[in-house]
Amino acid sequence: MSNYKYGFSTKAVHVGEEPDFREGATGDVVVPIHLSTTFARKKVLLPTAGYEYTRSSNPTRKALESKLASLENASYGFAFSSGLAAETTVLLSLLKPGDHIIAFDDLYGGTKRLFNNIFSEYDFAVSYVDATEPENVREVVRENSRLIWIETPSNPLLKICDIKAIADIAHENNIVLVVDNTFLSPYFQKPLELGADIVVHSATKYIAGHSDVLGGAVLVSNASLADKIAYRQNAVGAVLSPFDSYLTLRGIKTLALRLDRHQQNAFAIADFLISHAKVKRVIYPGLPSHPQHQLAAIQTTGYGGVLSFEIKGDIRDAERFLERLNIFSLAESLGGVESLIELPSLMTHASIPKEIREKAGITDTLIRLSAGVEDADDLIEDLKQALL
Ligand code: P1T
Repeated sequence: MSNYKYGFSTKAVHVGEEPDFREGATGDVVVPIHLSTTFARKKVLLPTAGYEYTRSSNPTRKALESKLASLENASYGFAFSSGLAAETTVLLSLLKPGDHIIAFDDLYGGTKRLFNNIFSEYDFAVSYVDATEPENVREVVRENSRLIWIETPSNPLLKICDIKAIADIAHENNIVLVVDNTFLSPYFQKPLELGADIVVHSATKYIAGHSDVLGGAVLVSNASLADKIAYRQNAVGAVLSPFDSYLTLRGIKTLALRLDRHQQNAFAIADFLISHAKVKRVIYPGLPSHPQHQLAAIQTTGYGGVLSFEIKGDIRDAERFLERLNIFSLAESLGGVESLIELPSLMTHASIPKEIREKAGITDTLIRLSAGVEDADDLIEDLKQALL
């Protein structure tokens, strides 16, 4: 099935899962879960049917990788056992000791931990900048800069970076631009089309969509980058299992349906919170009050299902509010069908030192909410009773 001929949801349902009508095949409309870790050959010198060992390649994972690539309009897709495994494999594919990374200062806490506490031990320098202003990125470019790493929208402050402008700066300086597209998924944003070289995902979130798979993905269109990543995917071995590949394939089929609903609920919740007396501020890229709303409107086809807000009072007030909720689960993660809510300062971003966190705006009363696909009225009633 051609990548470009069909619309997003047609590809989400069919790519990688075209029925096999060859002699002896069963014509499954859903790709089987190929649990075999090894694949036999008839004779030593005869080629295999394309598979040798599941770490290198597996038919169920391959179906997922081709579906993911088709949705990002990428030429190559790779699936990993977590978002951080995908990130680690990208870093190991592109960096040599002594290299310099330029990173957005608002990133998932675990990504910062990977840069600061793991890769820094191997002599990689990282400069964090406010990449909402592309010129800040240009200012820290060094001779040894190899990678620019951004999230947009970012986690948890939902800041937007201009992918095209940053890609231009990257390419003028022979630097690779990586965009973490977890918060919007390819349904709402396609960074490769805007000039990014590599897209990474925590597939744990919207892509798999049901809070039952930990997964990661890397998408590229450049063949030499793809070769490097393919080599390390196999050599490092942090691959997605066949069963998790199947669950992710299953989840992706409803990606567009889910995201439309996540976004609809996020808008309804943002509208409710914005006029509530106990709410100090609401951060959602879909609101005209968001500082980069205009950029988001041009760069993306939607604003996603995550919003952050600050409540009045102190951390005790935040705790009381969170513990009074009935439908929202107080939990890390986002992008599942169930609504989740969390306190970044104590949960997802607790690994960032307090002074840096607070300076960035991740205060003790900043709350991050992932709108699920439940009924908006029920979600709003739940928030209303907990804010009383
Ligand atoms: O959890 P994992 O699948 O390894 O993905 C890491 C990751 C990468 N990028 C972004 C933007 C992320 O949000 C995450 C994981 N984030 C959470 C678990 C969270 O609650 O924010």
